[in-house]
Amino acid sequence: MTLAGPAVSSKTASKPDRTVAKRRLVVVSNRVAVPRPGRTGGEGGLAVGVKAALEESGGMWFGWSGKTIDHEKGEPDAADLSESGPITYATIDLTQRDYDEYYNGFANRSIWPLFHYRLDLADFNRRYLAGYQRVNALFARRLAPLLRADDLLWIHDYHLIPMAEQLRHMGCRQIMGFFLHIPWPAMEVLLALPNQRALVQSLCAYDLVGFQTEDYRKAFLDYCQRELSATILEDGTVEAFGRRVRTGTFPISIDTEPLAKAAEEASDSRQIRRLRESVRNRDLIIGVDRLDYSKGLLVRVQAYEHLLRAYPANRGRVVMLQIAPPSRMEVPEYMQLRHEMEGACGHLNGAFAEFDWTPVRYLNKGFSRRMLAGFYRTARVGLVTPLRDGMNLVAKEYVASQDPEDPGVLVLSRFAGAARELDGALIVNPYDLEATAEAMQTALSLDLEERRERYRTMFKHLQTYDIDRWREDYLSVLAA
Ligand code: ADQ
Repeated sequence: MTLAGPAVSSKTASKPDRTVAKRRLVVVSNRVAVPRPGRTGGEGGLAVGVKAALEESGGMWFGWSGKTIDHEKGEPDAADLSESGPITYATIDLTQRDYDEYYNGFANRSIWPLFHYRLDLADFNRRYLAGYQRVNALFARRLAPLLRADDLLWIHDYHLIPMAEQLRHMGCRQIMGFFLHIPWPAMEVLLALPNQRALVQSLCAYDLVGFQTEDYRKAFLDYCQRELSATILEDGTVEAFGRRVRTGTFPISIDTEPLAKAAEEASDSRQIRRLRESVRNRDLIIGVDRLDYSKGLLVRVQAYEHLLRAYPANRGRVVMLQIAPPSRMEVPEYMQLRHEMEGACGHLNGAFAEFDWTPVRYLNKGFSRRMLAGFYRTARVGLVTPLRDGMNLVAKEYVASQDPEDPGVLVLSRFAGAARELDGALIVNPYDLEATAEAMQTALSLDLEERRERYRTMFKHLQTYDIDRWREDYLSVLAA
């Protein structure tokens, strides 16, 4: 068993300079995790990594406040600024129309489905595209006055691809890096996006574009070479539209050690004891995902049904806990998925439940990171079956939370970026329901020695390539 080498591709353009220059860091993301009294611990990978970087060097985090305002009031004014320690939070509100067209529209009904290979769900229309461009221009106009000449800008994700181009039009010459959290699709898929050329052109306004995996980076280079006839240098630098943009692979990760500690502590908590008592001597299989069609939730329930049919000894002996907090509920496809999941879980329980056993527990709510870590540690099998996923942090969190003496087994889709690193997992093709059921059966029956061996290699990898390493690698290449 070997793990997939260093997390940063040797093909990244320049050698990382680990002494990131003492420039101020300015992070831009769609949402900003402004600290609020009483709100703790609900942050995902991006927020944890970004915050640590800003705390280290001081800096600014700019983005949408999460609030919408009346369209009649016109364009939102200057950003709201607040300080917390060395971090300045700068947020702007959006009008309802901007929110509908930019966020629910182009970002989540055009780019998201297409980049996750769901052309059947993608909706391309010019109103959405105009909203996307308008909000990116607004972000740029509100950020530009706050910038200093030697700031280092780190812009995140598919919502904000055109932002650097907008800033450049305004004369901003700072170093600007972009990181894409979702997959970059194969050229044949990308070609279906009506404005794909303009989108790629706007990516060329950055100095560095980072991807989660080498496959996504190669897909990007492939498009540049074949569609734009761009020159691709040996180190992955693209020369196109009169600019040079470096590319690199930076797989995002988790705060491995703190999470492992949280999981250990949580296992003695009242709630986790309650979970263990409710599961009794059965094996727990866990799934934790935003309620999103990319996460393969329906095929997961179907594969579980196959497990119960093909290996009937599991009936009454295993329990599946699927946690799926709703997201993007204003987008019709997500509402539809919610109905389908309720139907699928209801059908499964109706077909298999006994008076003293319910095969699937399906919950539509969020939990603290600590609770989740305790849940992961209790589960014998972690089931992560996305049909397409940039990375998937749940897979990494599941591994980090295990008891080293008695670890569970990760069953992981080959279409998650995480599968490139976590090859101690049982890797499955989630479209193949029977093979996924077989992998679940294998996971349930692996002996202790093999479970430990698989866990050890993955945990060691996650200790080295954690969230700190991710941002250090990215920022040192950006600043080089
Ligand atoms: P997501 O699609 O949101 O992220 P993922 O990487 O799994 O997917 O991250 C989800 C985060 O939310 C995890 O940290 C998880 O613990 C947390 N979470 C999920 N369910 C929860 C619940 N019920 N309660 C509390 N927390 C919950 C996007 C991309 C991914 C990429 C990340 C980071 O789609 O591919 O890994 O960004 O780059």
